Amino acid sequence: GDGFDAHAIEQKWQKRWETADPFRAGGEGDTRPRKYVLAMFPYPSGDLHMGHAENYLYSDIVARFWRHRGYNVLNPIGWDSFGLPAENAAIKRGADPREWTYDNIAQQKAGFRSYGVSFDWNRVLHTSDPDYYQWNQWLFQKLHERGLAYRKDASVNWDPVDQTVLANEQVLPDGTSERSGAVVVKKKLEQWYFKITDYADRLLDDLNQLEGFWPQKVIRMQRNWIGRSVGADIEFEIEGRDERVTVFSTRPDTLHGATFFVVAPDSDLAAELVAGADAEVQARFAAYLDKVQKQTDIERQSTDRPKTGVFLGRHAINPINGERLPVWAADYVLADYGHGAVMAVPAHDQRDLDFARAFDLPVKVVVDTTAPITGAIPVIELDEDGVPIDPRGDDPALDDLDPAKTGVALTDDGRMINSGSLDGLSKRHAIARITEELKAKGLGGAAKSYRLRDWLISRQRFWGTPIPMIHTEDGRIVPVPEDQLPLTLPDAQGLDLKPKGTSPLGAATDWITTTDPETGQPARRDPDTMDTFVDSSWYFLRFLSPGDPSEAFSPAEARKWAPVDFYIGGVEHAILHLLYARFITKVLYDMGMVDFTEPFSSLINQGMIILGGAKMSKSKGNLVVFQDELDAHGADALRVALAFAGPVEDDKDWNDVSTTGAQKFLARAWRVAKDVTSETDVVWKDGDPALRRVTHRLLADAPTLVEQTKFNVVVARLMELVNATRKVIDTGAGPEDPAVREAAEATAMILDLFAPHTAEEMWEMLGYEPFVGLATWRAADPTLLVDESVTAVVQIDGKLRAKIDVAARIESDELERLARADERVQRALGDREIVKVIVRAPKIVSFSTR
Ligand code: ANZ
Repeated sequence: GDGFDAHAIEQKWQKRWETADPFRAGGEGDTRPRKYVLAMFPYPSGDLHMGHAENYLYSDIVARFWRHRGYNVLNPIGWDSFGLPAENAAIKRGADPREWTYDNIAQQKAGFRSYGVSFDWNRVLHTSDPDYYQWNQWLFQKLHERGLAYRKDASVNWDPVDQTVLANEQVLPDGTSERSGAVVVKKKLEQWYFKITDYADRLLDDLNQLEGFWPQKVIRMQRNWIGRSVGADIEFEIEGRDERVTVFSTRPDTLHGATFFVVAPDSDLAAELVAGADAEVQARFAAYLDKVQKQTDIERQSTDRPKTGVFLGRHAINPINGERLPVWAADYVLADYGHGAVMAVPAHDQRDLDFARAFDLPVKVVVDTTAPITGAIPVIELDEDGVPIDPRGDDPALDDLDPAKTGVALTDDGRMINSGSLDGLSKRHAIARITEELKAKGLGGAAKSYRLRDWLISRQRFWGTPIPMIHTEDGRIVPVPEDQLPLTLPDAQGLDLKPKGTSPLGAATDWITTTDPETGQPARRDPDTMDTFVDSSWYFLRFLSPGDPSEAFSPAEARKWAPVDFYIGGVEHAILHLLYARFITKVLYDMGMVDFTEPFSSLINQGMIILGGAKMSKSKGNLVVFQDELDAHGADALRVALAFAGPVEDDKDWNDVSTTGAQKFLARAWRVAKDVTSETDVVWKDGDPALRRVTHRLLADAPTLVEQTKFNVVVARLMELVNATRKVIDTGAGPEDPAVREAAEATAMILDLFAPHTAEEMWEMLGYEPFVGLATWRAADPTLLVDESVTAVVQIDGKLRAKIDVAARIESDELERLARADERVQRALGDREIVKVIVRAPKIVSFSTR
């Protein structure tokens, strides 16, 4: 009934934006400083949902903000459009994955347009377009040239439902597939890997420069994922074997305490060692291995499972003291960590101790954890035979510490005992000493080990980038020649896409057969496609020169725009996508193509939109549909409601998102602009001073608040400003007051971040040319920022004792301090003791005394 027609306004401005293209990033001649704002690109899984509404709202707020601050802003959009869901949907409905994908993209594009997002629509990319994925193939070949893409026969994570391999990062902590939910099993396969482990140190060390700019949680997760351990490699002889076997240990200081030796049952070494054993051991080992292979790594590492293992009938020799150590195979040792074998020190390692107690193996203490480790190194006394005297003496209380009895390993620092030349040293010194000794004797030396594994990128699925390699008849693997790139996918028609463990491309006879580029002999193309995380590992660079047929991205444009200034997306990408993008960026840096080593200068993880405390989902039937909200209240109302619902990083319950409330606020703001009667040439300073102060305080605070991503606070302050303006129109100086116009203009400029359609309409009603989205925000007048003062009263035991003038925005602590310092208050207090203080800033301080 008030004339505010959100739908008409939204359609009007969407049309104008589409025609005028005002949010296109400035090109060559644009001298403004640049900002690159990016939200993680969407997967075209269907219609836009509330998660999208939130994510792309936040990046749009930031993009619009920097335009208002005079920046040349790049805010692009594209689609991460390869991947399993398209293929699975295609299998389920018998459709073509290509059609399914591009239909969804079209729908999402329309959704973004009707949501008023200020994207640069000239740079749209889809990773499933040949002119995009040809550069994945280029990247693959570059990595291959540099020895960073290689094939390896290894035990891989296998998803038995999707019938494809998974990267380690795609296996959830409970051992199930991130994709299908199936329990992931191990399978031996020859696959393509990217050698991300070569970059482990840089990926770890460079996290330091992101400190303060990325969420602490993401930095921590990346550090843990890379999982660098520092220690030593130690070489052990195994009786009856020519070559020595290396183990990695973080506690080489405990070498004298090793009492047995363990190899991973599923390692090549275990297979080799058991080959010479008697039939009974072989049979027991085979049965054990069978069981182990059905377990996940997570199960294997769990500390509360009973320890299991098989003695292999062989012995290793401790290189430092010649002691014979029985060799066991046990599942708690993993084949692909360190060297797949460990020296077991049960006195000082809990897993080893549990194992020793289960199989009655000796426990030898070599660190006195009761001895102080600060101060001078104690002199080790020798008995008459020259044997060091145990500095712990024979204090009976020490028995309480014996790990063999207590079952608790002694992992604390202390002084070395029973350790020859190491005796008396602290852990740190002992590690340094033994590492040197091992090195000098050619028996090992300092080493690091990482939890990070190489990135397995082959997928046995159709809807992805074909791996640009050829397998020749004589067993060579060579790149598809450059003039045959892009190597495009064949038509899905006629191919059986159902998961069956081998790539559907293998059955596309015409496609898979090719010729050996060197000999002209028949050859086969690689049938696998790339993990789609390859696509998203560099897409932010493709936005800089989209559609360029000559190169993946322009290094010159990258120098101007990149790295991304503001990146936002869900915390579910804390490891995978961000780690891969960081890795590829470093590779491109080494190739001299970019001049920075980190792709995303700042990162924000937005919270989720939930409903009644639970995640929204179709299956739970608690989905709030994006398009329904748009139809009912309009894009601006949804945007304002989401921005107002709470801090960016917090989860927001839909019950706290009020689109109707937001719509009322927008109508109020719009009516203010409509009511303004003064012309654009009014003299501001003649306006109502109180209203002007509210306006200018917001102009002063908004930039900082937006930079701190406190969007909800900015919306609240806009509401306050609109209310203050309404009051002046209705009961104050009236609609012709210059301060009313000033407030309405400031409202339109700042409201543009949240409700761009309404803001444009207001701007036009106020007599300006479009677009408010490009208008530079006005600077606050400092003389209007001086705080208003108010009178605060000070009471003592209920009696008014003083009135003091204070700033209206004074903090409680400061007000209390001023009250206590007041002469009249001090006089009235005398030597009475204050037992209670109540402060209501800025008005009252009330003391109670005894
Ligand atoms: C002897 C020792 C004594 C160890 C001691 C620890 C404490 P992080 O910190 O996770 O890197 N280890 C080495 N390779 C292994 C494998 N493939 N599977 C399971 N465990 C393995 O752990 C490093 C420690 O884990 C290494 O140091 C080794 O045990 C074990 F008092 O060596 B330690």
